[in-house]
Amino acid sequence: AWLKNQASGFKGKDQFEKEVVRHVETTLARSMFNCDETAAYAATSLAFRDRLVIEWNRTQQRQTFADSKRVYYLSLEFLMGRALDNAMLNIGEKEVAKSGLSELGFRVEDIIQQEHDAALGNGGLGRLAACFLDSLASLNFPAWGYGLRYRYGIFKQEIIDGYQVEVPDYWLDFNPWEFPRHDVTVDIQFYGNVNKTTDDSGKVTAHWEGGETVRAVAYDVPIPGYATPSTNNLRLWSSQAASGEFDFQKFNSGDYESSVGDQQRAETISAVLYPNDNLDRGKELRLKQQYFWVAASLYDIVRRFKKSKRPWREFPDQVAIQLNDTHPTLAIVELQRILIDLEGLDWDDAWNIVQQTFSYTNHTVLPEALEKWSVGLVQHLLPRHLQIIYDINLFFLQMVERNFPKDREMLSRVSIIEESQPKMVRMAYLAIVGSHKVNGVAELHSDLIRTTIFKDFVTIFGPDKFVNVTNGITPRRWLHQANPGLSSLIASKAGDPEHYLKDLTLLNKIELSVNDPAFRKAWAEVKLANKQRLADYIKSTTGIVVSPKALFDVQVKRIHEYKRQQMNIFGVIFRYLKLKSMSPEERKKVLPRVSIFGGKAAPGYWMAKQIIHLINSVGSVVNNDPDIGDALKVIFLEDYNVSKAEIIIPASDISEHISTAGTEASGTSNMKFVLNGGLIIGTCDGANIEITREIGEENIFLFGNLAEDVDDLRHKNTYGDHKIDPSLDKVFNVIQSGTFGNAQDFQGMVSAVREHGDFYLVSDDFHSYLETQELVDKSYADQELWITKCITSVARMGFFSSDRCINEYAEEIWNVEPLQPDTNN
Ligand code: 26Q
Repeated sequence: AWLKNQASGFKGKDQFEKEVVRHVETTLARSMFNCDETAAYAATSLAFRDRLVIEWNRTQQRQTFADSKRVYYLSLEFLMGRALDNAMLNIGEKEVAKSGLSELGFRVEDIIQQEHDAALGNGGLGRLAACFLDSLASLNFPAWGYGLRYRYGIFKQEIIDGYQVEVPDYWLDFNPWEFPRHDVTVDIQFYGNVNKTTDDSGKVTAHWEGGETVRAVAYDVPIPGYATPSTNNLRLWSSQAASGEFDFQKFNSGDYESSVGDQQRAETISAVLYPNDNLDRGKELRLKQQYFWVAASLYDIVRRFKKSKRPWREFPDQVAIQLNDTHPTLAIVELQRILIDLEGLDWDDAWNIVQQTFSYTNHTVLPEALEKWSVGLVQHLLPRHLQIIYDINLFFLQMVERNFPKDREMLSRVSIIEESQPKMVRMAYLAIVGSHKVNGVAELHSDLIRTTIFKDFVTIFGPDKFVNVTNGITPRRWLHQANPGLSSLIASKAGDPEHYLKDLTLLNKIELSVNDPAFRKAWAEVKLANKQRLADYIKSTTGIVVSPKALFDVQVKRIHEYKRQQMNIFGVIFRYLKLKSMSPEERKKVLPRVSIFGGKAAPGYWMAKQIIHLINSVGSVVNNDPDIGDALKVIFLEDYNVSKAEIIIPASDISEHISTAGTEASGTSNMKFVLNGGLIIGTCDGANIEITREIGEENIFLFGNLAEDVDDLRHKNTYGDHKIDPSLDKVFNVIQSGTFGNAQDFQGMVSAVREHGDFYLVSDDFHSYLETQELVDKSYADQELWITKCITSVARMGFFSSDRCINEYAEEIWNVEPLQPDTNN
């Protein structure tokens, strides 16, 4: 309601209702008598969209007029989730919508649930981009996101007979949140060849000619800030055939099929999101996607800069471009190409501009996730870019040679071109060389990149180029929206949501009430209600009844060996065996537990799929074992995504963040769980370490080996005598006896540990994992102490707001300032 006096707010519920009715009757051409929930969702969204558009236009005008520096966040993934609830809350009109809809005969919750998630991302990296957009707008930074408008987002996961089945996610049927800009197009060139000409002064210019052209069309999505009129823009590019390309010759001569084929080939570029998470697969179409998106975005950025008629050297004063991982690294090469080939700048002047403009965020140290493209493929698709990459590398290596003349080995180690068979372009090295700052996403991770994979570059460029910016999450979606009960309880101590959600350190005020019995009771009631909500959801989707009084133990994230869902399910099997060995009397005394899993496996990731199968197989045995009853339930929730996370996370008692030390760059769900009043069991990895520092080590269940010991343990597992933990051995024997179905189906998971060196150290950490789980049970039994831990933890989580994180980027990397909106208009 803070927008009430803004032109963009609704003037009360009556006006809102009028607008909804108008959209039903005119935009949707339906009568109110035949308005179902789908239509009510559509009309409500359109009514809110109309509100957003007003401030969106104003914000863009304000930014154009101020002509101050803008941030461009380039990401191949934006995992936005639903927009309607977020729009209602951010512009402060949810109450109006609630009462308006109720007069029309609908419940606002039901209407919100009609929306299909915008799932243009895999996991952490894509969701981080979405949280950053929310913070950029909420903090009034002039910022744009640039991405691809995939026709199919991340696949929908179904579990059939315990196996993952992938179903396409066609999400664009009705999307009120995007605005096609058919007048904003860029023609993008591929293939062809390079010719050089020399002018009278002897200056050589390269011309990239021929090849094929594909048209990029802009689709804009408004990004409303929370409790501010600022509304930023997310521009997503869609590919279509360029007019000259659609073969009218073929069409006229009756060869419709192949003329349509050309069109389809163009549309293929933005057709589908690659479903790999933390794995690089060198497919040509992926490289085409990258260049298509990067070239269109840069053309757009340069076009905007040119309108200001400033000299080129001022480009970095106007433009900061953040590369979300190496996926947009070609932007570095493309800007250099624009400056030297099209704008006629000297190499050195151009390169200075490029380096000052770009900065790069690394999200992984896993070697299989570090992007490389074969020189042959780049040469074929982007011949001019390959030449420029070679020149960048040449000048870079010459500089290294000058500064480190005695270190010959260094040159081949740091070369952007890996001299392998075939030769490869190392995208991370290109990104480092072309940027002024490189950041990791949590302290341990930033230390690791400085001392391992990018060590030589620290020597070459000095330590100041490498910084840490610990990830954050938006408390608007991940507290206020997902957990309204907890948000209002917090507000009773920390002040208005409009206040504390913009300065999350104010959470510390609730610590003063940690011993207040009424507050503690209300706290427990909120958690129980959230658990009941999840129990209802579990019942409705799986048919399984779980008790909300049980300890809810949750691990939801992409399935990956390094995240060690296999260790979790082995632990569950151990618990099951222990329960089976007890007498019925003993069993009655144990604290009931519900183990909840969720997450997608990349379709080609065989081991990840095996893990999903084992979880489901264990579930069907345990859940149907009459000896066990409520003492243990194992649930796999299908199709984990952002909107499901909003139900699952607030209901957790304990969540698992148990990656092999040194492998999870940060993790962001760890932050979401603690912020929602759940505790975590985790390894000393990623942001778990900083969470521990903030909330206190008495409030977290840490276990396992440390990152610094991983190399030695791996060496020992492979070359020394590899003794399997006895409890784990017992678990393996039961799996192999066929208790959970055909033992053969799970052989890969067992032999990875027993025979193939246990790369992820499951056996090495298993004992301390089980011990720590026992400690969790004991601690939960003391509910009073448990609630104290939860309240204290939430109180100390302010640091993990993505607002803090964005302010660090703005200050240390982008050098941009907020642009305050004029709130009196
Ligand atoms: C690369 C090449 C070809 C195809 C796909 C990819 C690809 C796609 C997605 C590679 C990596 C990703 C995603 C990585 C990711 O989500 N990383 C996570 O980033 C989070 C935000 O920083 C961290 O919190 C997580 O620790 C990290 O795993």
